Amino acid sequence: MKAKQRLTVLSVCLVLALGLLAACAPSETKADGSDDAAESSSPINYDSFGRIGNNIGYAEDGGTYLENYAEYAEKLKYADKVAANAERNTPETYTDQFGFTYQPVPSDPKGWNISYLDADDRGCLACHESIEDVVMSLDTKHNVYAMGYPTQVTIANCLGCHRNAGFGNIQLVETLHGIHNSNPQFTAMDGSCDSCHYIDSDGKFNLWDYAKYDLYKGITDVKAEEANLDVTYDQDTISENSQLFFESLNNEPSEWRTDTDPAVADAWTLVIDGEVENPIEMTVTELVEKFGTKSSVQKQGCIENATGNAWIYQAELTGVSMKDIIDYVKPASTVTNIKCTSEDGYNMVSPGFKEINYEDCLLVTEINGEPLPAHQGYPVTLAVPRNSAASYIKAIQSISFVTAEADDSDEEEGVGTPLDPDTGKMQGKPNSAILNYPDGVVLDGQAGKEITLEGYADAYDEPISKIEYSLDHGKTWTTVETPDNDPTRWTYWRLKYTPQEAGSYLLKVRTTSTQPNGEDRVCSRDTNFIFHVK
Ligand SMILES: Nc1nc2c(c(=O)[nH]1)N[C@H]1C(S)=C(S)[C@@H](COP(=O)(O)O)O[C@H]1N2
Ligand SMILES: [Mo]
Repeated sequence: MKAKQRLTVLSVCLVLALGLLAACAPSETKADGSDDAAESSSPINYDSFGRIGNNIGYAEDGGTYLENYAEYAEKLKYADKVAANAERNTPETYTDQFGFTYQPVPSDPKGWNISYLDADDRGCLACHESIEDVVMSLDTKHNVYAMGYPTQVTIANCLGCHRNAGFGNIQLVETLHGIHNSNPQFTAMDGSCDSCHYIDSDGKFNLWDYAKYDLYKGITDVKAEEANLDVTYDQDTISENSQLFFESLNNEPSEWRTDTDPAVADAWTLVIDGEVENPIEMTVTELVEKFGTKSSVQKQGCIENATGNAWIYQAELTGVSMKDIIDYVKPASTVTNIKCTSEDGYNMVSPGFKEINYEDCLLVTEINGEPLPAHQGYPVTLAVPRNSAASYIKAIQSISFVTAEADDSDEEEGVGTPLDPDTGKMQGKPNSAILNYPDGVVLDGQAGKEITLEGYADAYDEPISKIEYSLDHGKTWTTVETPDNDPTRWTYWRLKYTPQEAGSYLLKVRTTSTQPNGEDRVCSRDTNFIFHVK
């Protein structure tokens, strides 16, 4: 079970092309006991019928188990066995793309998590380097994304689009079963139902990656009153340009703009027309000259950003004010929608014209005082605050003011995220994630020293009202109220904690926002985050 090789594009190619299946073949135990797994599990004896047995035994020694009673003292040394097992079953550590060392599974004194839960062989990242790598390695086209923060993308984000019959009518449950079952790679890596699922005592198949945090042993629980968490927050913290996430839906990577040459902005024509008095057709450079620019700090979060994930950033955006443009072009009073086009054909602005607050909508040309990075839509991106990032149109080419048929579908007001099939609640609204470390981060030499975990809380168009933190599996909580919260910005928190001793800790974060009717909206799931103090 231990023989394992995480899938990367390279290893897939090697294995397929060179037939190196042995490299990730499971260890095979033969009846004669020759066993390449001998060093990774306790020695196996066989009875005279070839079954596993005779460890204390009657078969060769003769006599019943009871008659061997006196020999147990010599043969059964639990302390030695348990220590050896824990040593054999040390959890794996990995290094991520940002250089952080992380260990998904806590060590525990009995080696329980590995011996019995087989935890290092379960969940997406037991076999895959990252979810980003998975989607880029698929045999069919999938949108590409890349993260700027070291927060890991999890299957929760996949379910953001592919819940039930989700995006493109593709159900994750069908595609994932189809692609894994009978897949030679999956078989060679000893894949089974348990690789992805935790089957609970009711027989329900839960996702391992959701259930695991509450199954692991070896986590040090600390009560809220003893944890002395020092949490501060602000709404001003901005991401570095290297921390902006990237998501592209439509075009081929070979078509992506990679340079930010000013000549592109000089030549980029933006058409603003439709039912308006004064249509505009100008280059980005001319627009900036005519209307000038304004700056504002705004957050932007993808609608699919699910529990504990980080498809979000906050930055200082600079660009031409849409308010100024609207005052100039003068849309007809009948206008209900704006229709956009962009270089790659992406055109989705979810709310209608009337629902958008144009005061802080910008045709963005700079982020954090630098030209828009190429992957953020250079030379110009429409920013529509209070909406999800799906309403931000990168490399925008035209905006047309139109009158659409009255839409009598009674859509829920505000930003609606996909529903979590298990909880029935909107996923990722509200949400929190740790942004400065990957889940399972190994913090060396930090016992007795203060550590800082940083992250965000956000609920798209709704203000955050409180964030709660637990270090004892959710039994007791430290609550931080966030009054007068501005929903156009994220809520960036910093949690300082001094772990008294080395060990593995589980932080749970529960986030609450305020709905338009004044009621609390509590996150669909708590965010789980493991850190190891060594
Ligand atoms: N032109 C264009 N704009 C786009 C997209 C796209 O694929 N093409 N993706 C949208 C989605 S779904 C998201 S989440 C954000 C991603 O923003 P970023 O890559 O600028 O961080 O851009 C939005 N705007
Ligand atoms: Mo998105």
